[in-house]
Amino acid sequence: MKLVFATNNNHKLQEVSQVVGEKFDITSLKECGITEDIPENEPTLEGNALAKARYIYSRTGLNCFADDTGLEVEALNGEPGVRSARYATDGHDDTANKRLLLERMEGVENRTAQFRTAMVLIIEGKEYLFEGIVRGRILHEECGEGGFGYDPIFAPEGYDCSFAQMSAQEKNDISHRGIAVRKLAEFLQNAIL
Ligand code: ITT
Repeated sequence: MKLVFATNNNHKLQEVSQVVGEKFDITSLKECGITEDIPENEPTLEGNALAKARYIYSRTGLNCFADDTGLEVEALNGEPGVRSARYATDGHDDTANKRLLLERMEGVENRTAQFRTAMVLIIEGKEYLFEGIVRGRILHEECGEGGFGYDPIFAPEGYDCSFAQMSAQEKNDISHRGIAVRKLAEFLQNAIL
């Protein structure tokens, strides 16, 4: 089955392809000739994932899915959450975002946080929602070179290292996005195949 993944983030595309690339033919927006930014102005992760998937479905008419992900920090009342991409600036400035979060967490003892992914699938116009959560903690400094976004400052529960110190496979095995996309794949296999 062919599925368009409605993302402009190549890291996400790689992660998802690694998990379900053998089961489905994952097509990128680039391959569909779509280069513009997709609007993400909703107040929730679910709303943004739905908006991205609907945008691509109406542009292409192809079965597709989208994810919106946020890092939710307990001591910051769930921030940066849905504003994770634009936490420090209007753009996607990962370096500034990580710096601001570490600043806000200075002297804060409760480091508990979670990554949460809302993933929306549209098949023949029908919409389905899946969620993936990984709990963990915010580190005191950046560790590791791998991954992307906030990965260097997040350590999943039960691990001493950050997501950025793990292999892509190790991250996928336990991550928010890995969990959500495996649920999506299982749903499709049971429902259609
Ligand atoms: P698309 O909307 O095109 O899919 P994006 O990078 O804007 O790409 P999100 O809105 O879901 O994706 O991302 C929100 C922010 O969270 C952004 O700063 C990402 O770098 C970060 N992020 C998302 N998934 C992450 C992950 O698995 N690890 C670390 N940071 C992540």
